[in-house]
Amino acid sequence: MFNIILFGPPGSGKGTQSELLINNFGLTHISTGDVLRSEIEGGTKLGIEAKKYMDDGQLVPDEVVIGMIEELVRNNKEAKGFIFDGFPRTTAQAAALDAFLAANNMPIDVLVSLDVPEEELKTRLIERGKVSGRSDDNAEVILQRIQEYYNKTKAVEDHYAAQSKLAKIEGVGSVESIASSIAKVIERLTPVK
Ligand code: B4P
Repeated sequence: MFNIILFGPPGSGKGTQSELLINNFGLTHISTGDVLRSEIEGGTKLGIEAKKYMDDGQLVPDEVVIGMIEELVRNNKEAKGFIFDGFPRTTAQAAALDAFLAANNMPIDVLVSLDVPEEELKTRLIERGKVSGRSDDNAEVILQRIQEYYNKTKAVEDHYAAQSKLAKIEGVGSVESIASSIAKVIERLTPVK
């Protein structure tokens, strides 16, 4: 089993790179952002609650996303590994994920952190906002999301660095060249494709 966290600020390319990893390595993709958006679309109680935070560019409360992740992992017992995309986003989420995975004997192998300068993040998300229809892809909310990343999420890097599991990747360049850098990290850690 191989478990990877794709990490980085909003717009760093986590979702984009996850798509390629699913195809290349056959890992099961868990994106908290995607799950939350589908809950919003379905008009569920969880979705209605989450929307209040997402529309303001804030993180959804830890207890909501932690429970969601544990259920998704439990429902995918046959997976040969997971890509955690957009989770964990706080050190409390990281500690909960570590404890849950340790109890199931399936630790995280690596956290790949995509490094992208703030100006580039804003440009990408404003561009995406023109076509995505996402209510959180507008200039004001984008700034709030980036702020939230530096205030609450960036520390997750240190959490995994302390476990010698941090791999930093240059997140600017072609999608293919970034995918190839991530693939090299994975191949170094696991001989089996
Ligand atoms: P997410 O859905 O995780 O969204 P994201 O951070 O905006 O996107 P990502 O980094 O995946 O960017 P993408 O590949 O699309 O989160 C949305 C919200 O959900 C959060 O703000 C929060 O409220 C909530 N949430 C989610 N998880 C949570 C958690 N664990 N705890 C609490 N709250 C949570 O790339 C962006 C754009 O860049 C795209 O248009 C793409 O085409 C472009 N792009 C990608 N790679 C590029 C490259 N190399 N060059 C140029 N452009 C590129």
